[in-house]
Amino acid sequence: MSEFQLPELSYEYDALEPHIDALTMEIHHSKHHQAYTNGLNDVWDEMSEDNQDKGLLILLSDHEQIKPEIRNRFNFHGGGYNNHELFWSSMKPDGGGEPSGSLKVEISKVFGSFDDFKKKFSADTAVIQGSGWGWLVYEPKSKKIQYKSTSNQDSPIVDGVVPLLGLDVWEHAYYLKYENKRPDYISAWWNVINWEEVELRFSRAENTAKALFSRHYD
Ligand code: MN3
Repeated sequence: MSEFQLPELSYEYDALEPHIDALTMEIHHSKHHQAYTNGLNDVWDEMSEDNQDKGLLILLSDHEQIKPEIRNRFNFHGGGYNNHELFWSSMKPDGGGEPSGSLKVEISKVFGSFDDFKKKFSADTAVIQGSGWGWLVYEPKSKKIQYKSTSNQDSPIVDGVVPLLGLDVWEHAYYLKYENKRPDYISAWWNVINWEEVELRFSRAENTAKALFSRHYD
């Protein structure tokens, strides 16, 4: 029995149409995310038992714990596994709109307004070179949210921040429908965001940060 399983989606592959097409969702989930899952299981088998007991997120938060010869593979597949898990659950059919409550207040405080946030997130994510992700994260030292981009499958957790909302801009995430038009894919994605889920992550962010990074502050 493998340690990690491909997480099931809480909606059908065609549920995010027309914004994200069914074939892209099917290939992205059943082939790409499956490949990160398999890669993570393979590298997990090479981990010490002590490391396995710490769990995926703690290991992502501090690569020094992992023996150097498997660090890169762990970073790629472990990051890919967790990033995609976050990605699927931060979307839903009939999503979109704006966040509410304290997250809305925080976004306005940091970015000016929700529209300003959306503009910055879209513009900065559109120009990520090559494959990567755009993120809204919680930064525990300043206790503030911020925008962040990451390359390849790097998890924001590696850099000591808590991911709240992430957008995959690897070509496999959009090329079938949007071809080279990454900005069109980004505009469409705002219509499927599950803000309730993002608000939940924000409400737990300080506790998540304590669980993942507390040893850095002791
Ligand atoms: Mn992907």
